[in-house]
Amino acid sequence: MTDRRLTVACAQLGPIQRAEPRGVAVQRMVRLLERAHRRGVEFVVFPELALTTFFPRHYLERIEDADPWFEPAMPSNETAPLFEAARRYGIGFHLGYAELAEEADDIGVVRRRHFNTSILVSPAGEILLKYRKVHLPGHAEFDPRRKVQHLEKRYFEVGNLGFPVIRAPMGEVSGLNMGMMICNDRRWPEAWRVLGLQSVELVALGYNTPSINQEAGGFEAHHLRVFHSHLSIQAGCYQNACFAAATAKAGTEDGCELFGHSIIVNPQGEIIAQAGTWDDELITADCDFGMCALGRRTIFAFDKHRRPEAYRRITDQVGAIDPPVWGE
Ligand code: CDT
Repeated sequence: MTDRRLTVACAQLGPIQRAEPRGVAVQRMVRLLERAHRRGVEFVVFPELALTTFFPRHYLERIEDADPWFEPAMPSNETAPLFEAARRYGIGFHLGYAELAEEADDIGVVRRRHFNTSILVSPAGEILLKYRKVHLPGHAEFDPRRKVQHLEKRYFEVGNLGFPVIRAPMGEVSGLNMGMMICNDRRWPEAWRVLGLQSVELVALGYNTPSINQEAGGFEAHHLRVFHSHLSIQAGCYQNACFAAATAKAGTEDGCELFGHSIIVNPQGEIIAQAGTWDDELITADCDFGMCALGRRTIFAFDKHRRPEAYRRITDQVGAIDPPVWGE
């Protein structure tokens, strides 16, 4: 059996303030890549929207005024140092950013389109795979009841690339099955299973999660925010026999708290590395992808045990319906 081990890192970022230029964030990320190199890391996961503040908290009446937060090209002059550092150190990476694309929509009209996007980049600096966030949380219009807005539905379109997986060399591993999720996606088991059905072995996942859930009306206590994040990722890894590297942007950004607690999780659902700060921090783990085989051969041998004919509601129905009432 060939060795399928890879040293993986989450490069958690501390806050990026609204006034901070991209170049500052990129330099911080280059420093994390240098540290990763010194620790023998072969693949680094940066967070969701890693180049700017988490701007969906800010309401702008004219949506086009948000364009300076978006990247019309990747790489660009400003992001090129990341790709150069990756090449210099022979490290692959994952990056989340706001994407401005000029492309045809569903009815064939070419227009400017905005997505919450992530990419996987090879150690040679080539883009291996792109993903656009599917589960956009929050709202599209200013909500006067909220102290802090969450306007992802205003600034982004729903991702149109599905949940793709690519097999590519990474570090010493000659072929690794890699996929991505972005933040809120991790709470949806359907997303994990679509990746699992493509034999994903490593899920790269970036997030910006506020410490307080303003929609919960007290239901989701402060301490449960991290628990629910970890619960979702650990369950997703266990049920799909894969690893995940889940990386936060953390700390107090524009006066709003984002929790950190970045983690690397193995196919047993165990946390094998965890961040302890709300700052720029590198956590690492040696991932043996041979571990993915056990779950896939036994409890989660999808080809033997799945019953898609019983799951039709998952794709036929969106919202929940009431069940029949007994006796009526
Ligand atoms: N960025 C992101 O998707 N954050 C959400 C917060 C939801 S609260 C409206 C998350 O699921 O972590």
